[in-house]
Amino acid sequence: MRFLHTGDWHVGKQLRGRSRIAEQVAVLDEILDIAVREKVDYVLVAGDVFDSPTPPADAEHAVLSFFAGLIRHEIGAVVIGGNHDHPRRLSALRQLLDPLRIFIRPEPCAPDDGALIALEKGKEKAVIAALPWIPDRLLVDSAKMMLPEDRWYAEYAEVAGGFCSGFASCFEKNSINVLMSHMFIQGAETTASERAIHTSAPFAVSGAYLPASANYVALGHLHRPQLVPAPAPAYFCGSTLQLDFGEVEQVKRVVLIEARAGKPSHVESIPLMQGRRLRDVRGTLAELEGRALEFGDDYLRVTVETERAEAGISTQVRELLPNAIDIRVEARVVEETGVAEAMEKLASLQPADLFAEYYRQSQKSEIPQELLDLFRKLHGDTRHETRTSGA
Ligand SMILES: [Mn+2]
Repeated sequence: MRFLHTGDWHVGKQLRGRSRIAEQVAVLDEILDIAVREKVDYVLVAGDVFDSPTPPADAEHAVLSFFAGLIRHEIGAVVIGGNHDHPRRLSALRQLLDPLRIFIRPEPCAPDDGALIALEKGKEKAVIAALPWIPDRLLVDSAKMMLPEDRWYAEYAEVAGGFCSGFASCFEKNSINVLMSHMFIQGAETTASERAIHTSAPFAVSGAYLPASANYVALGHLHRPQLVPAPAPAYFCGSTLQLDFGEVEQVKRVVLIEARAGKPSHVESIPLMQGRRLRDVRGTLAELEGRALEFGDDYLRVTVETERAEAGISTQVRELLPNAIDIRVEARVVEETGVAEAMEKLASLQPADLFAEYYRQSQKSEIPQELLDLFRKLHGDTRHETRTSGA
């Protein structure tokens, strides 16, 4: 049987307030094309389908369109919930999509309650063990919360690991056996775009718990594609787009698995080409201007080198490079004495003078007397209130 492993779609996620839905739709289309081209039997979606528990309507539209595409091409899927997904939102789809061979498992459940999914293709059989993200509230009851925190987290990693190894007893000899999970595996490399608390050391499950009898372990949660140390081939497929600047230079991918019962799997990575790149650039304003075309439509984290820190330089960069998302100014000359003098001068100015100066700089004209009088009046009133309140 042929499987395509993907996950961490985070559909609906924005980049500093900019929508990325067009890219998310494009990359889902690309994944569907690959699944069709590679004659995949099942797509494995390893959690974090949506970025938020309440995704926007266009995010839901994108995800359901992808599933509709699979159904049209008679490709099945197994989808597990991630720590970003709302279990009840996904479970609303479960009974609707199960008969269409899109098996959704939003929350951990018992083997006889849906965690084991039996698939068939001619004479071939496969067992997919689905272990979605385990919310800590499911493992840590209130009595245990009285224990020191590190002890109940240690318990989390141990119990979650026990779930993984427990599935080995459900695997069958004449079957292809696959474990899917959304969890943090010890020793795996994180990036900045995962939810920090859920990739902290206490959540790290040892790869040794992953069953050696699995033909493949399809992992989700970490956004960097990677193989993890385990007794069976276990991969994080990674996110489908560069979600944040911690993922610059990462080539995103899906994993194609050709599995046979009792035989080692053939595993191959297929790079994803859709989505805009994130890029770090650096230079003087003039240099950046000269290179603007080269950056294409990449999202940029810009370090602008300048002689002295000047007001308005970020605005100039933004005008020059509309895709600049993060701007850092690096001044070559740090005028410490100048700073001290300026601070002294500032301290000697009255609030009304500061306001007039601010107006002059931002509006490029002198402040109307009327406005200045109003400022003095309001400021005076505030000072009066502050005094009477005894501060
Ligand atoms: Mn994720």
